[in-house]
Amino acid sequence: MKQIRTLKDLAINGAPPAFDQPLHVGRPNIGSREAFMQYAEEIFDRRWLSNNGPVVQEFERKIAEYHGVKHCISMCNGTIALEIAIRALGLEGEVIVPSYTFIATAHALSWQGITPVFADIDPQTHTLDPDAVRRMITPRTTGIIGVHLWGRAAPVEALQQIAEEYGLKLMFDAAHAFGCSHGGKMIGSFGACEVLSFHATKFFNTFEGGAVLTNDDELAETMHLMRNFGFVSMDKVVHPGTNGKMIEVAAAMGLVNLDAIDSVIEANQNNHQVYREALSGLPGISLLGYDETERNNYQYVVMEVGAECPISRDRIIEMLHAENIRARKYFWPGCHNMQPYRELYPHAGLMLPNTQRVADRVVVLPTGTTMDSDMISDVAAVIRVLIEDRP
Ligand code: T4K
Repeated sequence: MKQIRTLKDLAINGAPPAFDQPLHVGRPNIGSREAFMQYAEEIFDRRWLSNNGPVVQEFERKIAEYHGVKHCISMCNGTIALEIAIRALGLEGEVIVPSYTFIATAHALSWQGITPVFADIDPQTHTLDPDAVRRMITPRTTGIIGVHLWGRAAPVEALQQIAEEYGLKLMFDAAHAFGCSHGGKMIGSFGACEVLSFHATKFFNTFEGGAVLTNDDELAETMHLMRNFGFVSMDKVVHPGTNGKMIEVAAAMGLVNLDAIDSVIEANQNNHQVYREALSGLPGISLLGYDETERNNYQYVVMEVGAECPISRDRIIEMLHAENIRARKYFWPGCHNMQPYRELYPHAGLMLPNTQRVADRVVVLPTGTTMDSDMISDVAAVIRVLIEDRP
């Protein structure tokens, strides 16, 4: 690792990059390989690879238990889980969502002919602003999808109140919130249901995968049918459906990673703290915090670049990339600025000033079990030199 003390040490000035190999946001955390191989052997021996096999059943039991909910309906990925939950809830017409989220939240609606209506966020929390949600309600609105962005809970109670007042369905995209709590209660049991993602880049992964968590027996039953073509028995289909099933080997990865989860959270929490200390005192630079009275997974290190910072967010990203630090601008430029929404609602930005402002400020930094304190100190050293020496 090169020493980074002044501007001449930076890759943009001809020095070699700080890291030989790229540092990624979303580098997968992987539990015991031996335990995984053991599961794989057993799966091969059984020749039962998919369709609600024993490993999937064990995985669902353990995930439901971990989150303190009655039902975990595992799926092949978080996006299909969202789509199935949306259909099972009977959403139609217009559904209110934040624009400041991963595009899957909006696409899961429009893919089913439902109009996502984008409401603004609170710039402090990055989650839906309940007053903005109220402003977007029309006679066609049937529901709200809150997103627990970065694993920080959406304003659950305020959204619940709005939903009750207007007779709307409420569900949550909890793709970032595995293992997080709100008001001391695990996320997973708020609203009608909550959707998890276990994508490779999530702090807890099943290669690809997702799940819906719910305490509603009827909803769970409908989703079980929907994820398996509506089959109720061998030759009997009673419901429209799709193929949303999780496979055995994915569930095995999940069980192995569940055993390692405490150590992953500990690593993330430590990384977060090292970043916080190493980046403190830089003008215009702040790290989004976590509520320490809750359970957090600390999976995202979200740095904000404010107006007082002498260099722009995009220039910082450019220079980090030159050092092989693959920081990301999640979730720039906001769903409303991506197709097809950009063309459908060219003036949506007028109602989304906080979304635009936050999306222009955020830099997500690499973390997870593949990062250690020294690497983080080096990432921070690059940022410090960039800002303090002002190229
Ligand atoms: N709702 C929300 C709020 C979400 O954030 C997501 C997914 C969903 C719903 C949908 O859930 P899924 O259907 O995906 O289960 C990534 C993920 O693909 C996506 O799952 C995730 N959110 C989103 C926040 O991040 P990209 O476009 O950034 O992926 P990509 O390929 O650029 O990977 C990110 C970084 O991770 C790269 O620097 C490379 C590194 N990486 C990636 C993979 C796949 C690895 O090091 N190893 C790997 O295996 O979307």
